[in-house]
Amino acid sequence: METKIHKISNSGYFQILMLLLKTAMAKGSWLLHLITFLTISMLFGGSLVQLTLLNRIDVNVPHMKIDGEEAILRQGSIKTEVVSWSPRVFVFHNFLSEEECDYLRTIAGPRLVNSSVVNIKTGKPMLSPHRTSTGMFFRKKEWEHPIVERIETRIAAFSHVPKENGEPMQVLRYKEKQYYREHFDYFSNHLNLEKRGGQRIATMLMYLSDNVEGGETYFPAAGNGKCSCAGMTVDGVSVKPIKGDAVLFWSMTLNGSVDRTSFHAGCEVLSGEKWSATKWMRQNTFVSSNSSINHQNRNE
Ligand SMILES: O=C(O)CCC(=O)C(=O)O
Repeated sequence: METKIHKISNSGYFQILMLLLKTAMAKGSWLLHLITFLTISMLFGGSLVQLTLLNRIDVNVPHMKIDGEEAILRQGSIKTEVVSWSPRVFVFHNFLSEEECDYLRTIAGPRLVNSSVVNIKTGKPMLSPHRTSTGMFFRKKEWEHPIVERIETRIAAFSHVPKENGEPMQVLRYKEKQYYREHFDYFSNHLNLEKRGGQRIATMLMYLSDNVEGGETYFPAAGNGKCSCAGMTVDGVSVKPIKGDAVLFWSMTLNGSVDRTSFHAGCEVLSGEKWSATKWMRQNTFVSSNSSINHQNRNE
């Protein structure tokens, strides 16, 4: 509506200008100055009116009223980087604040136990030389802690997967020489697939510590170039663990089938300690239970 009014007034201006131009040609130079002035005011004045109108329209749009949400979502702080489209891998720089990283580490520290993997035959957790980190899972009542709660809200917003589909958050620590060999996060065993929310579709991995040498998250099937994994140059793409950054990757393709290019690993830590928090997301609402199914990952 406003644009239409603006167009009509511009064409009116144009007709007057043409008339003045004809007269200026006939009469003298002072009229040329007047025409220049009118032309400039038409161009700039018109744009300013338009910007003012647009601004007024925006202010009244309900989605602009985000108040407290922008702090929870760290709007203005997080920078998204597309790392790969096959598999789909994204890095969110500055996803967690220093305080959030330190909080997760403090809670997890005293509760770390050896990490396990999924036994493909039994669906039960087991220790494996493929995964040498220690880790812990947050208990259900801890999900309500304000810091955990706002991280969960942010993960849901950035992954586009509802909170309810997430398994409990897990914190991992890799000391020097520890690693997690190549694996898929999706289940290939029916025992886990049919229960408790279906297939794992995506993973959000958040780095909680700095000054780590090695310890990259490595995607051998991504890209066409070379990257670094535990000090070696290898094919694929790797993400360096930087405190506060997060990597989101998808275990399913856009057509809904499992993505075999989502194969990935946690490279060996060469020096320092790598701490990370993992969120696995399911197809449907995750059904928690007392069973140890929570505490597993790799399909052995
Ligand atoms: O620690 C890493 O970089 C990889 C972790 C991982 O592969 C996983 O949690 O599924």
